[in-house]
Amino acid sequence: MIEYDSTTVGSKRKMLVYTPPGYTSDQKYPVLYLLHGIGGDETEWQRFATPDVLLDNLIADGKAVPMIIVMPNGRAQPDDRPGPNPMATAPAFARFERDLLDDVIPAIQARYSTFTDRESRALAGLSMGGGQALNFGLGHLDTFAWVGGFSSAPNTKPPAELVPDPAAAKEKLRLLWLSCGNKDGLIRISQGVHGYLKEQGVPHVWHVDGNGHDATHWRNNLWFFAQRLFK
Ligand code: FER
Repeated sequence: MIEYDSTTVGSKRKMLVYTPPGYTSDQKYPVLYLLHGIGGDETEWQRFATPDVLLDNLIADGKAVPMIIVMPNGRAQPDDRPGPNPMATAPAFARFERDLLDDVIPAIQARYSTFTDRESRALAGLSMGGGQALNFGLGHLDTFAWVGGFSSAPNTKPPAELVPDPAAAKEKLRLLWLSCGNKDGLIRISQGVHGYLKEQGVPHVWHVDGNGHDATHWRNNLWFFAQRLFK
């Protein structure tokens, strides 16, 4: 767990960082930024999916590229805890776009040995964080080449706003991953994005499984997604 100065929020904020086995400043690493849901914080991914265990094993098996995973707090406001009414904090999830681009990424690149090109940067998230990943990732194709939305929430922009220039998305994206459980009440959001991308001929992975809005879906999809990154 590290702290960084957020110029966006005007406070010190926390983020959890995974470094792969044997991490050394003699090498450079690609980075996956991984965003939590409406009731979560910088600890949620670790509690739901143990990304450290998943990645240690995938890397040991030669199935994933050694990478850094950054799990920030996606609620860009001075009190960034979910509180008694997490839905009331939704505007802070939109504000996080600036915190991610202006504060989180520079802090990570200053502190860790990372590649800094767009092809070495991925953005993914679950639910509210899935919406953020799609909004910010597809909105900043010069920053992110790998984008994943798992069980994306209604904060996801309407598809035509999300991908206004399908030709640019087609050219720049290395991977666009959309997933949802077929028992998830939010599946219409992902279906809407998938339908539009299909109509526009933008390649993407459309991964529907039998889960609901739950940690099994998120853990499984991180496991699949991580194996496709940076190669
Ligand atoms: C909503 C339903 C669910 C919504 C957000 C969510 C912003 C987020 C769920 C989650 O993050 O688990 O209407 O609106």
